[in-house]
Amino acid sequence: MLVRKGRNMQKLTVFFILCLICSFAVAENPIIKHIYTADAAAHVFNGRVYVYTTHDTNDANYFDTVDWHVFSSDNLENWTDHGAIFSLDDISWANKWAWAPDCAERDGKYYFYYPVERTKMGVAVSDKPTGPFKDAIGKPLIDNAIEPFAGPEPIDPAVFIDDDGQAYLYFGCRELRIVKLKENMIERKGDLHEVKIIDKEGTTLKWKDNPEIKENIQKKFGGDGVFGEAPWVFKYKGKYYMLYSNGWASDSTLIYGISDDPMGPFTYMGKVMTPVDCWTSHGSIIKFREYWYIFYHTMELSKNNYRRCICVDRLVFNEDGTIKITTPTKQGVSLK
Ligand code: FUB
Repeated sequence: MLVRKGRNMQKLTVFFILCLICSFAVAENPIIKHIYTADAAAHVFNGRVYVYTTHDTNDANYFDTVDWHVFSSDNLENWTDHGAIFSLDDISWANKWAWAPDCAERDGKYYFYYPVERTKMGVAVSDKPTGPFKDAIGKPLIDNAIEPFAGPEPIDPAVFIDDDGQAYLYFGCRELRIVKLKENMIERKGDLHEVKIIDKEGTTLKWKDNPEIKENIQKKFGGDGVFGEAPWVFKYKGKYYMLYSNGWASDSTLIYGISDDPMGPFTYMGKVMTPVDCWTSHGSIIKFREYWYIFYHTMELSKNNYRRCICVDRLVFNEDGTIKITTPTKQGVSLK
């Protein structure tokens, strides 16, 4: 009898220890491990987080990507892969390089913006955030062969919808562009414009390669705050914040600027993250429930710059509205 009681006590203890471990369980970076993913564009749609990504292939030795995936979660720990929501096979006018996408919602429809071939961008539409998406216009929305002002590489679309309902499409590589979208989200409204990034003295920061400087990206490409790629715009306390990458080198990372106007100019404010072990920096920022989060990618799973993996960490603002520099964590975030 005594022996049985002892065993029951032991079982109960083990059970309580397991419960304790589970209640302390936290998410872990990278958040997606079964496939390679990059360029996380996170959104909260109907109270759930959706992350739209480039899908790096298993044997990639370049950004030779063919489709895009979306992942969703209601706790930032358990993620559902909704599969390939759109692919090059769904586009009649493009054959290669399915790069960093974004998605926006208007009146219950979801609009998926995507760059292809480093020269063009399109828009697809679905009734659900998880697709499947269909090419909405059967041709590019932006094409630098027709419109050289779109810049040398019109990639990395990012859509921001302001409180008054106006949608803005940002994009570019080394040169940042913007165009307003019509209410229908699939047509442009007005001309393309340059978005300027300025330093605190008001000087415009332009990309310029200085081949003599090998190491320091800030000096090599035109000074602190110069625009590389990966724009992402959000609003915080009435100001417009632009997250972007300052280029490609061991010291490159995600940085940001602030503006009073979504059209810019954005004043360069500093780093958002310390550099990660990856040649590209591309991320997004959202508010989910009471906290802010930054999504980004590393190459931790593969140690290969073309086989990346997305991560998430908390983002913290200082009292004055500046952003505290995030150091990427292994444990990620948990809502518990
Ligand atoms: O994923 C391909 C390209 O790498 C993206 O378009 C860039 O932002 C960089 O992350």
